[in-house]
Amino acid sequence: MGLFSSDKKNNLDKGLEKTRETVFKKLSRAVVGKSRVDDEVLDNLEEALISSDVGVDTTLKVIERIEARVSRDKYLNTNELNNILREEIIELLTENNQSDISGLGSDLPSKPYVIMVVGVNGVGKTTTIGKLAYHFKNSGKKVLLGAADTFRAAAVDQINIWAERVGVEIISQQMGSDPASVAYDTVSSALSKDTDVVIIDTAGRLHNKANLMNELAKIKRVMKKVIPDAPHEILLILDGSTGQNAFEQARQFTAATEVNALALTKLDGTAKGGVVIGISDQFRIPVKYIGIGEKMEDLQVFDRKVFVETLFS
Ligand SMILES: Nc1nc2c(ncn2[C@@H]2O[C@H](COP(=O)(O)OP(=O)(O)OP(=O)(O)O)[C@@H](O)[C@H]2O)c(=O)[nH]1
Ligand SMILES: [Mg+2]
Repeated sequence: MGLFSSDKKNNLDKGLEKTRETVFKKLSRAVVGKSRVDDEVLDNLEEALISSDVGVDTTLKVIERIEARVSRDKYLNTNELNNILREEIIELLTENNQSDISGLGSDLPSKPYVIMVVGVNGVGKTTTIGKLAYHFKNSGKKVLLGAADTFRAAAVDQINIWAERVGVEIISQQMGSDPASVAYDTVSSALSKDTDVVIIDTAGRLHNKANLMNELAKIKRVMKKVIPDAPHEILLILDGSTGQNAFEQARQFTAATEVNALALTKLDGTAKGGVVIGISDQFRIPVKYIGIGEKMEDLQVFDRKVFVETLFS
């Protein structure tokens, strides 16, 4: 199982390769010809982090911490900068947030545990659902998917293909049917089938944004008729390769719905992986998963420490 095995570190290494190379180059440039961390190095460092999509606010916090360290240690060697960065960023992310979640194999807080997946079109919602289904199934959980993106025929097909590939059950209706009714059927069915995890797909694009938000609210309302505290998790998917755009989407969605978990996808193939650090720092909502490829194994539970260590090693 990719999530728990020793492959995990290797996959992450590979997945973050582009970001790591870029960050490494920028950091090397920041200290070139310098043996001591001085104001100029700090300025360069600030620029390097901002241009690595860490985000301005988070970068400033990191720089402040390093400044404090410089004034304590007086002579900080630039050779140590990578280690120092790593330590300070891990500290920052640890101070700010709740603990990382435990693995997908651990006990879920309710049965069934209902996850509603939201996000704009193309960010990787359906793919992430397929990956989650795979991992939950592998850890012995009974999974049921709900194809509540009925906006496009292709969307219904796509999630059905995932269900088949992974070998989990799915409730779907034809394109154009009421998404809330699909969600209702799915949670009702989950109760009668002794299901552990329900994952509901939703549309990323409707005729307009207000429509989309109304629809998400309606899906939620209808599920509550069957299970009053569902959905237990509203998982917002963000495309990490869009960098600062992902911040913007996180802001909009968290304002409009009660998102309580985040996933950042497509970190492979992008140099903008620094965005995970910024988002993990800026939002009170935990980053729960990261996507590092298109295959079902390419999802990991986000571990701040491992992530930062991998990025700055
Ligand atoms: N490289 C890479 N590609 C990914 C990842 N996650 C998703 N994708 C790809 O991104 C594309 C869009 O993914 P979907 O899962 O269809 O996205 P969606 O949010 O369901 O899109 P809509 O249904 O149109 O709203 C697909 O080609 C996926 O294979 C990832 O972690 N890495
Ligand atoms: Mg989809």
